[in-house]
Order: sequence, then structure tokens, then C-alpha cells
Amino acid sequence: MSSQSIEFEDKNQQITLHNDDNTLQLTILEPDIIQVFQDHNKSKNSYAIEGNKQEKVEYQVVKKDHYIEVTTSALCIQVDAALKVDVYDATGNPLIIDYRGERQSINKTVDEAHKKIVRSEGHEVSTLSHKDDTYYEVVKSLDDDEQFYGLGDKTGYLNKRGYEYDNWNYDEPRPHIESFTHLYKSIPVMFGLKNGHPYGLFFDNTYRSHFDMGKESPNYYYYSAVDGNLNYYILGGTSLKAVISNYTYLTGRVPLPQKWMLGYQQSRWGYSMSQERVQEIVDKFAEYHLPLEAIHFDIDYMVGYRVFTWDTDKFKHPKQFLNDLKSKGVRVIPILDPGVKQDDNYDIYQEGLKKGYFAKNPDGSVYINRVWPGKSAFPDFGNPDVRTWWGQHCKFLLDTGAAGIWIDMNEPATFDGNMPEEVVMTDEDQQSNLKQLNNVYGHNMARATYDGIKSATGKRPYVITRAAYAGTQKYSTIWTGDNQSLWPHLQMMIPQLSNLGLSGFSFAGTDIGGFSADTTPELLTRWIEAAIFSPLLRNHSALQVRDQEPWVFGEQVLSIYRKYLHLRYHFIPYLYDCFAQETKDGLPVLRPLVLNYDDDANVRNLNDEYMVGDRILVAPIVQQGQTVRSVYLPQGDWLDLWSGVQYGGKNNIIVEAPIDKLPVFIKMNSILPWGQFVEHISEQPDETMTFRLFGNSGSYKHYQDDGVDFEYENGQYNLYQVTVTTDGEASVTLTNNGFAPVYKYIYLELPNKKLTFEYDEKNKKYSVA
Ligand code: MIG
Repeated sequence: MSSQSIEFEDKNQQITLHNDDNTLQLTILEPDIIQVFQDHNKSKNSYAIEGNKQEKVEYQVVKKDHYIEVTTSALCIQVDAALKVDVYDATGNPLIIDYRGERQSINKTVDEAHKKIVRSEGHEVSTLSHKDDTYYEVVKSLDDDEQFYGLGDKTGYLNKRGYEYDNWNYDEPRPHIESFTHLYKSIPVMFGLKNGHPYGLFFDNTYRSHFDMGKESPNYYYYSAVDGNLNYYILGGTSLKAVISNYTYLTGRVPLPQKWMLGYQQSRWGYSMSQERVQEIVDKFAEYHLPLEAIHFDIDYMVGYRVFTWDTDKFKHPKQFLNDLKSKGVRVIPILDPGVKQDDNYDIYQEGLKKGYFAKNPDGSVYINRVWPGKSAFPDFGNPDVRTWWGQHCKFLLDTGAAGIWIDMNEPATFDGNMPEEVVMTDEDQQSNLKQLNNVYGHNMARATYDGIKSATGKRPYVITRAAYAGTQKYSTIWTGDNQSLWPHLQMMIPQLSNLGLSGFSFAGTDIGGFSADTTPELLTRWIEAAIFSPLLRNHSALQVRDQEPWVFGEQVLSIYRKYLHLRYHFIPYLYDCFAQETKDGLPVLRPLVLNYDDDANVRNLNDEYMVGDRILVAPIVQQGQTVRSVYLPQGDWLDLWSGVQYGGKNNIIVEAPIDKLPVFIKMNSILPWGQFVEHISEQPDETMTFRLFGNSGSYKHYQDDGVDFEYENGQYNLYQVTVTTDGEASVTLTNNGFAPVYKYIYLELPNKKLTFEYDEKNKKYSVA
């Protein structure tokens, strides 16, 4: 053991610990959020955390025999003379314990000659061995009973234990499978349940990094990075919910979306090749009485893929066309890629060039790579001026009538080889390069786009991005990129959206029906069922694949698809309430059961069920040909949404699920809002609202605002408390009245009767009519 000595200084919630060779800093932000920092003279800019997150906290620091102990009301941290860090919760349960042994690599060393033989048969031999390219590593001991969640958009299953991952934003066109280590987003946060005790670790370092969640050894897990300061946050909390809430407090929460953003959206690469095709799609939605809030325009609407242009050969009068669609209730979301075509006659390129707004080669020339427009330059989004410039140009699309902006290819993706890590970019106030900024390229583009839309419209911006970093949830919804029309990808949707939700991304979705490959009638049907509570609800597909609009497979698929879109619209007020709640507690809308029932060991590896808020449990069919499945119901009683049959929890039940049935269960004694079915969500306030009681009694808080702008931040919203007591006493109370008008009538559907409450303007009260 070391004969080192350890000393400390304690100043304003910052404890600096020294041994003979090194220094480590603990900064207490909250009783259960503590930063661990070691300065390696690298950038201290955080892209994930905005503003001051530190509050005044009571704490003690004491020197014990062999270590320094820092205690808050929630956590106890012991740092020994080797600067090893051990974290315990308030009752002394170990949460995060530095591993004292040596790592034992499982990597076999194979010489080049043998690699060549293996490759010649077509096997992959990775040359990009992130895990051996380590600048520093953080190794923590692992318990037999320890599960891992979070980590963003990784492939595979809900519980990340036993797998390894990289954090390096990357456009991966091959079918995403569980052995992939990285996709488009890097969200270096992990949540653990160690012997049932929750904690989190957030590594705020944008450089390439690696997570080994116990693949290499059953004795430890580790994080390593190729560069950057050692900079991580210990997240405590008495429940997994509290830990997640702390993470989203730190990195930010999804802002309230506009209400229409929760409605159905249709997309396809190729629609915007002609106005006629777009019109035809919109008309079909109307003809078949399918709701449609937005149609997404992929890259085809631009002039030779030049960003901020409209091809007027395809769209003669884009503004008129978009206004016309808008008047029918359909919005348009055009796409933007980062690549700006290298074209001396193109104003955006000229302007960017003149102002020095593009990423550069180390020799100072503009860095060029090929993307859709051909040879292109790449905006240097880490420069605040570039973000403002980009944001201002977004006005061009908004002035044409765009209701939001879709941003893609921002990993950044390139056609002629990966962008070299030496490419020069700006890190806010200092020069840097892609090596540091790759993982925040999409984040900064999303932020620029969000700010541009917000200042141009004053409305809640709709941005949808493919690449992201921790914190991007403050600016943009996300989709999971290019999935395929494959059953395993439908299966993966559940853990992937669940872990994204835990990682702060409450507003997320997958390409319904699958992007690449050809969908089938059964797959499309099961996909719309399984995804019907997905916060982002968008069907999108690639250029070259078979059509997958709801009507293309005939009457059966169409009517099931319509039935589920109806169901979605009934639940939109509930989803909106979940979002209003999320802005306060930072908990995801779509969530794995383990979040709500973190003390139930049965749900820790549950990959094919999810919950929506606290009250709805969904158990989709995600296997080809299956029409019956087992459903695990956690503690409590549950009501089948369709039949009303009641089931006891902590139990597996068998349910029939023929092709038109999505098993949905409502927690016994819930009151839920039940929205009206509409084909387009109106921006006019609703005059009435219906609530349904599931069970015998319940209580529900409902949120209402204009669904469009930011006035709710100034208190312009209403809260309604709807209650049915165990004696059957029903009441509706307006508990916050900041928004006019309030509902004129509120209907409450009880199992055996329907009550109508009328608003009395004078007394500001509801009473049974
Ligand atoms: O290289 O814009 O993930 O949604 O349709 C393909 C065309 C580029 C990838 C996106 C996809 C989009 C497609 N894009």
C-alpha cells in the first residue's frame, strides 16, 4: 500500500485533495451531485451544463486515519492517499467504489499476418480499438448484483451490463445490432443499481471515450477517455427517479413542446422531389381520415442540396404551397444538413468563406469533404458567431412557412473518409479541433437551429436532430437514425427509447416502419402499435424502399393503423401533462419499468414492456407471427385498457394479442384525461376536456396552456385537480388560473355514469351541471 500522505483544502464547497504527486477536486453542487475533477490543462468549457448549478449545501470534511471523508445529507465520499474515491449513500450502502486491482485485458494480441488471414475470409478485425487508446481511466468495482442503464442511444438491451460502448458520434449505415459500440449520439451518462441502490455517473468529456460495463471482467467496470480533463459527476438519490432527476437538473430538461408536435408525422426521403407527390400524400391522409400534423421534407427540396434554398422547379411558389398546406392543418418540416456546397456562386458559401465560418485544415485552408451537394465546407458550430449566423439563416425556411427544422448528417457524416481529428474548429473562445468537438458538432448545430427558430418565431421551436451530446435535449427532439424494417429493430426500439429517456432525452422516436429495407404489412402494423406512445411519432423511410404509408397494404392494415392513431390522440393530453411534469422533475415520458419500480428485481432486464409516466403500461408484440404473450405486471392492480379486466401485480399474465391488439394496462385507480380525436391539432384552446376514471377512486393534476408559445413561463397556464374519493365524491378544482379561457365544461366518465362539470365564471368554480 502507498505510504503517501493526503492533505486537503476546503473552500466554498470545493475540496482540493493532494497526495505527493497529484491533485483531485471535489465540488459539491447539491447534497447529491458532486463533481470529481482533475485538471489536465484541457478545455474547461462544458457543452452539457449551462449556467450555475451550485446551491449552498451543508457538508463536513474530516481527516481520518487513511482518508479524507466528505459528507453531505445524501452522500459520503472517502478519498484515500492514492486518491481513490469511494462513495456511499446516506445509510452507508456502497455505491461507487474505486477498483484497487489491475485491469485484465481480454484482448488477444494477434499479429498483422494473422489479422490479414482473418480479414481475407471477410471477418471484421477492428483497427479502431478505442479501449486500448487510453489517456486516463476510471475503474470501479462491480458487484454480482449490479445493473446498468442510460448511455444514450446505444444498441442492444435495456441492461447494459456485460457490454462495451464507445462515445464517438458516427453515421452507421449497417443494420444496428447489439455488438455495435457507437451510433450517432454520445451521452456519457450511466446509471447503476448496486444491490438495489441507485446512483449515476456523468462523464462530461467530449473527447472519444469508452465504457466497459463489466465485459472485460466481472470484478470491475470502467470508463476511459483518449484526452480531456478527468471530469465526472457523482449522482446520488434515494431512488432511480431521484438520480435521473439530478442528472436532468444538471444537463437540462426537454422544454415543453408545442401540442401539435405530439401528433402524427409522416416522412419519406423522396416526397419532396415534387409538389404533386407531397400533395398526393397529404390528400390521402385526408381521404382516409388519418390525422396528420406535419410532413417532413428530405434533402430533395433544395437546389442541388444547397442549404437555405428551395428548388422552384419542384415547388413553384413554396411559400404559397406551405401556407396552403398549413391552412389544411399540415405543417412542413424541411431538412438541413451541415455541409455547405463549395460553389463560388452560392451566397451561403461565399458568406461563410468571407467570415471564416468553416472548419479548416491545420494549414488554414477550408476543409472540404464530399456530402450530398458534392464538395462541401462545414460550419464551425463551436464558434458562437457561427451559431448566430446559422440561426439567422433559418429564418429563410421559417419565412417560407416551415414549422420546424430537421437536422441530419451532423455527426458529422462525410462521404470521402471520416473527417480527420486534426480539422480545426472553435471551442467557444479558443481554437480546437474535431478530436475534441466531434461529439458536440450536432449539439451545437441543434442549439444554433433552436435559437434561430426561437428568435424568429417566438414559438416553442421544433428541431429534430440525429447527432447529439449530453444536454442536447434542451434544444431538440431526436430520432434514432437509420434503423431498418427488421423485427430486431422493432424490438430494439423499446430499450433504446427507454435508455434515451433515462439519459435526458424525453422527446425521442424511431423511424416507424423502419428506414432502410422493405417493411411488411405485419411489421408496419406491429410497429405503429408498439410506437403509439412514443413521444415523437413519425413514420419515415428511405428513398429506395417499398412504400410504407398507412394505406399501401390495404384495408386491414389501414384500419388498424387508424385505430391506433385514434388511440394516440385520446392520449395526447396525458402525454402533454407528462411533458409539463417532465419540465419540473426531469423524468422521461416513455420509461422502462425499472424507473418506476426500482426495487423490483423482476423488471431489471425487461426489454419488451415500457411505461408512459406512472400510470400506463404497454406490452407490445414485437415478434413476427406472435399473437399471445406474457406480460409482467409490477406491484399494484392493473386494468386492461380494452376489456377492463383487473389483474393483480407482481405477476406474469398471458394475454391474447391478435394482429389488431396492443396490450395496454392502466394502473388501478387512475384518472386520465381523454382527448378528442381530431385530424389536425388546433391552435385554438379547447373548450372542454374529458377525464376517465379507471377503478373506483383517484386523483389527477391536469395542465393547460396555449400549447404554442412561451407565455407559460410567465404563469399563463391552468392547473386542474380532478378527484374521485373512495366514497365516490367527484370534484374538479382549478388550482392555478393564469390562462384564459379555462374549459367551459369538464366531463368525467365514471365506470357507471358520466358527470358534467360546468365552469362558473363568477366564482371561478366547477360544479356538476
Ligand atoms: O445518407 O437525407 O438518417 O433520415 O432520409 C442519408 C436522407 C442521409 C440520413 C437520415 C435519413 C434521411 C437521409 N439521410
